[in-house]
Amino acid sequence: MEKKTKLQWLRSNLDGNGWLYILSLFGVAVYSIMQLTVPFVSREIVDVFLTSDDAAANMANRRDYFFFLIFAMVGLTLLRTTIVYLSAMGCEKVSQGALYKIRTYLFNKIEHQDMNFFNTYRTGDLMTRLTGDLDAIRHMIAWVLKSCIESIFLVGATSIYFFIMDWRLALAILALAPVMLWIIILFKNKVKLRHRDLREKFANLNTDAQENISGNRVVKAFAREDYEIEKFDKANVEYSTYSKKTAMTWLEYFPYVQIVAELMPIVLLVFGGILIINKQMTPGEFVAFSGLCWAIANPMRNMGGIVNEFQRFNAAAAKVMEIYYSEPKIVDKENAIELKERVQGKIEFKNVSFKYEDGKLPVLNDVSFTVNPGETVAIMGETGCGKTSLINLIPRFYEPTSGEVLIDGINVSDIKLHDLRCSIGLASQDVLLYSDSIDGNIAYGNLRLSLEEVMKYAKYSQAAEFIQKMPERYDTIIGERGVGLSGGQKQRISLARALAVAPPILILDDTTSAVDMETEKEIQHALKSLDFECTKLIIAQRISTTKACDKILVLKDGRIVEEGSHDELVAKGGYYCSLVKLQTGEEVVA
Ligand code: DUT
Ligand code: MG
Repeated sequence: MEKKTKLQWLRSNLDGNGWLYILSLFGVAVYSIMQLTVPFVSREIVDVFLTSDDAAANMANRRDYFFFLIFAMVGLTLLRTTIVYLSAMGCEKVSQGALYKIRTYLFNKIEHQDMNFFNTYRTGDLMTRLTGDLDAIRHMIAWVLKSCIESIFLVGATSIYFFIMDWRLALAILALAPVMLWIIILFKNKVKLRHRDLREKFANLNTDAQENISGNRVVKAFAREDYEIEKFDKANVEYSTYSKKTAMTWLEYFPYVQIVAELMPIVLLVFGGILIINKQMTPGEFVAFSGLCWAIANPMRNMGGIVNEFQRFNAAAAKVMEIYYSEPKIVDKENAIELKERVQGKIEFKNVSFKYEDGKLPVLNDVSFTVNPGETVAIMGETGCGKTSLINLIPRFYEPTSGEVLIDGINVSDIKLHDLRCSIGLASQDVLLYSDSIDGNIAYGNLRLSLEEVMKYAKYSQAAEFIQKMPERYDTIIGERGVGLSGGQKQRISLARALAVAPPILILDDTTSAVDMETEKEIQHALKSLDFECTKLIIAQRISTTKACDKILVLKDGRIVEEGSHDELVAKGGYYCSLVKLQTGEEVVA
């Protein structure tokens, strides 16, 4: 996608409301100019009906004109108020529409990112982009640009009006503008960096809070509440300090702006006075000048706030656009193969090597093996030897650095990601269940599942029994908002969820590690009598699980060091054999 500047990007996200926004900003320009009408009319009233030599005669003879001016003043004020209201509504509507559009797009973008993205970005930081940063963008549309137009048109129209009335006095007053502009530019450059830092501190604060809340169990287990409070306080103090620093930046420049603004009435008084004495200016014009001095001074004072918000937008938009334009590396190829029929379930690894993007050493080295359709293969090995990394290559969570992973003879990178992942039932090592009903959790991959079917899968995974004992059975809400579950219970629900898609390939990553031996045996038994064909890849540590498998692969430092059936590997007398002895108690550890 072509990368745009921040404002171009903002414009492209106005979501069909571009014309409404232009109209609203036009309204802003109109009501800014209209602010001059009241002083203009009052000048006319002063000149014609109060200070002119024949003021009394005018009042008697031109009464209609007098009332016209009064009604014009009221009418214009009402009209102006209506335009102010409609423009504000328009800007707000456009900003909310854009906010919705960008938020939806960003969420979609995040959802489709690959694993590397989630390894790179912290959750708290992503949350900041979806909330605080987006609000700064909304504020830009609803307020900053609007205020900018307001100031520009007010100053512009007033300047023209001043020049029309008296160019000498106008020039004297406007001579102060470049000085003001220079101060604002100095401020802009300084506050830019401050906003960038402030935004980082805010993301840190969010990350700290998010990690702490989701990891509260660990905090409690180690009684580290005070430590965590202190840690959070540090981030909080830092954010607060930077907030103050950013807010104070304007105060550093404000006195100078104020001095320049205060000089205006003095210039007006001195120059205006001289012009009146010399009869080169009418008192009415002087009233109009002094009545409108604010129309130059106020926008200049407000410029600080506008520039400040502009820079907040800049910092936020840079962060949002980074995600907006980020592309996942693992995507469908151009002519990706659709899996129209259920795959047979043959899995092949051909000389596969793999290294994490941020890792230095390879995790898998030249791994080759084949699992035939319907077979059950176990993967064993010490912790950290690369088992999870290996199975993560099958659904293409990561891409091998070299070599090929094939399903039914097709390279997984040639298959449509959606079809590939729908063919795989995965119960991952870190069980994550949603704050939803048990029914909803089990049917997550297949929402059309009837309750009877959900119950069938719960039976396979030996979860049915404990679910029946729950207060609302399959409707019981679990997770953060509901009842807690034991580690083994969570694993069994996760297994039921993997089975519930009736996948041709089932991958279980240490799924029964927290389940007692007896239940595990029953799960093994159930897995053999599933009512659908499937190839099973099971990562396990217990011999009781691996014993009945067709084949066992033993991994060590990312390489397959042993491969064969239980009996073959026992006969071989290697790592697997020593494990059997250790677990069956044949070899007593001293
Ligand atoms: N690793 C990374 N980045 C990751 C995940 C793992 O660098 O995102 C490293 C850690 C380890 C190696 O890869 O040194 C293999 O990790 P894996 O999770 O594949 O190991 P395992 O065999 O599944 O270990 P365990 O039995 O503890 O689950
Ligand atoms: Mg693992």
